[in-house]
Parts: sequence; C-alpha cells; structure tokens
Amino acid sequence: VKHPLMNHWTLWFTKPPSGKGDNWNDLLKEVITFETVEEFWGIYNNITLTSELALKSDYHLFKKGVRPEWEDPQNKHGGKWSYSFKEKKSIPIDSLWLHVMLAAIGETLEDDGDGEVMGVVVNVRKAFFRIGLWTRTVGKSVPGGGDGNNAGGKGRTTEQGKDVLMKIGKRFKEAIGLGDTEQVEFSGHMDAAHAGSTRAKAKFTI
Ligand code: M7G
Repeated sequence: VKHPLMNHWTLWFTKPPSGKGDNWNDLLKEVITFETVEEFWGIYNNITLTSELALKSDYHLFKKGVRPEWEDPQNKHGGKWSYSFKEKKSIPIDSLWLHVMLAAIGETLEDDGDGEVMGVVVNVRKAFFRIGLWTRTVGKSVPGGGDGNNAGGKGRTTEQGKDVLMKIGKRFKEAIGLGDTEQVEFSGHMDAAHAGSTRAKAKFTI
C-alpha cells in the first residue's frame, strides 16, 4: 500500500562550484519528484546526508512545478523564514533537516488553504548550516494597494497576511527544535536579490 502525500514534491540539489565560471543555473540540479510517503523514504535512504555534503551544497525540497529560485513566478513576490546554526559540530543537522522535510510533506507547517509554503532548503556553508522555509508572499498583497515599498513588490503586507506568516514561522521554529531564546528571521526575496545575497535585512522575527 502506498500512502499518497497531499502534494507532489521535487528534490533539488545545488552542487558546490567547481571553478570560477560556474553560475547559479549550472549548479542547480533537479533530482527527483515523488508523491508518496514510501517514495520519500526510498529516496531519503539513498541520498547523501546533509552532514556529509561538501561546503556550498544545498538541498531544496519544493512543491512540484516550483523551481527553488527567487525568479520563479510562484516565488518572486515571496520570502523566507530562516535560521543559521553556527555550532556546526554540535547540532544534529541531519535530524533537523529530516524533521523539516517531514513537516513540509506532511503539511503541518501551514493550514489547509494558506497556500504559502513553497519549499524548504538546507545550505551547507563554512561557518554554518542554514535551514529555510520559502513562502509565496511576504504577507499577502492587497490588489492595487502597493506603495512600492515592500519586499513583495506587489501590494501591501496586511495584518491578516502577516498573521499567517507568523503562524508558519512559529511552526517552522518548532520543526527545527528552537526554543524561546532563539529567533527565526523572515526576509523578502526581492531584498535578497538586490543585496546580492540572502543576508538581507529581516522583515519580521519570531
Ligand atoms: P545563498 O545560497 O542563498 O546564500 O546565495 P549564501 O550567501 O549564504 O551562500 C548565494 C548566492 O547564490 C547568491 O548570492 C546568488 O548568487 C545565488 N543564488 C541563490 N539563490 C537562492 C538564488 C536564486 O534563487 N536565484 C539566483 N539567480 N541566484 C541565486
């Protein structure tokens, strides 16, 4: 018996650059798409653990049809919750990443109909592991209500939209095992694209 997931998911991998000429597009590889719990475990049991990946690698687990890029039409008005774990030696990155993937495919990060969660990411870097959760908006846009000033670029962040993002941020924070003394940060992809890096100014924290 196979247990279908609510959504179909695609695993992507970013290879570490091999030379100076590599750009983002050469390094991002689509790995596999799955739609059942059993397929997920079959894949998980056969891929390299995050803790064993080379520096500058990423795994991205995104809903099928969404590329794990700012430029994707479903990401371009969105943002991400993220947290960098700086104690690389002492944190259980494999179990944290597994928990986040299970929360994503098990649909426990958002409520039915929120339609915010696009995917989850783990970055392996020299000084940290970073786990992120990408959302479709920066707090829902008001049609025609933009002041040109927000990271989503389209409309304004509403109280209701922000509440949905904060709820998702809280669940993400629980999924990665953080306590009350730590904070996850939300930033819009537009800010990240302009800053030329993900280290953009946080829009919200929780
Ligand atoms: P990162 O891996 O998010 O963070 O971005 P890091 O600075 O901690 O390594 C590293 C670089 O990868 C960015 O400065 C971009 O050059 C490139 N990059 C990352 N992402 C997520 C994207 C993307 O969605 N689109 C494009 N075009 N480049 C990206």
